[in-house]
Amino acid sequence: MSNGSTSAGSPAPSRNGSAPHAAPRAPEEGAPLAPAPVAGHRVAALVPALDCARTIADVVRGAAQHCEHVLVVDDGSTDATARLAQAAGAEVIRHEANRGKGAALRSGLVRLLAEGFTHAFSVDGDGQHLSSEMQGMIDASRSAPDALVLGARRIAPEQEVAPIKRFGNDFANWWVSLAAGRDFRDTQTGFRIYPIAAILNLGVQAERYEFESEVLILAARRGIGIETRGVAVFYPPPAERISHYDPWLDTCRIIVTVVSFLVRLRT
Ligand SMILES: Nc1nc2c(ncn2[C@@H]2O[C@H](COP(=O)(O)OP(=O)(O)OP(=O)(O)O)[C@@H](O)[C@H]2O)c(=O)[nH]1
Ligand SMILES: [Mg+2]
Repeated sequence: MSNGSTSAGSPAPSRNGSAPHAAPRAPEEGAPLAPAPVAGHRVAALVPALDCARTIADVVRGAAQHCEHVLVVDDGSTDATARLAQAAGAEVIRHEANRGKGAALRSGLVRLLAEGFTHAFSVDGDGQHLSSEMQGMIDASRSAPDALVLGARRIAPEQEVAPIKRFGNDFANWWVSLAAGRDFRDTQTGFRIYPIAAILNLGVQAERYEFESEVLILAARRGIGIETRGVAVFYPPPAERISHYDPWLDTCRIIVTVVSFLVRLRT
């Protein structure tokens, strides 16, 4: 992780007077040392977070074991997500009002590029992605630095995922693969390593969960390499799970993104 000095520059205060960006703090004593950067391949973790107070500190500390810096984009959370992320050693950008996971990822990519990072490792803030799976992804990215690396979730049969969610994932996989012109196992995974400059150049418009589908379609169509690695994920018991994904509305948004892309392709 970066040292305690702010790498975010001197942010202008927001309209309500509060600082929009919180500088990173030094990691807590006893925290593992951050890995040394590799020349030309600087990976920062990018964590979109909406009301993740219960999990965010562990996510930040886990990511910091593998990435030299952790950036959390707190997207209008009403809980202590931002404070806890900062206390765990992350740099925090805050959107005062919720703008969506895609908007948060875009803000984070722009910020990390400005800070000199070449790659952003997106990790969900709700603890579903395992830090033990990060190193394999980073190694894959080092071997193919121009590629987008996808962590395809291996969901074990005993991990309870609502049938509607499974259906939504399968449905989205089919549509996104069609639009991308090649098959993908898991188009909805949020566990990805983005080559930042190339991804920002795609001009992705989506603001919510469709962001990840649009990135994949445009990246495939523009010839950006895409590597996939199977990864284990953690699914807490349904009662403890916090999801912001609306299986109907968000799946519809993905379909609209895909269909409008296909229509543009034909005209
Ligand atoms: N910044 C930001 N993050 C979001 C927003 N919506 C969701 N997230 C984060 O994106 C990650 C994934 O969101 P989830 O709601 O868990 O979606 P999911 O993992 O695809 O769905 P589940 O399998 O049901 O958990 C989590 O870390 C959320 O905190 C948002 O509007 N803004
Ligand atoms: Mg989740």
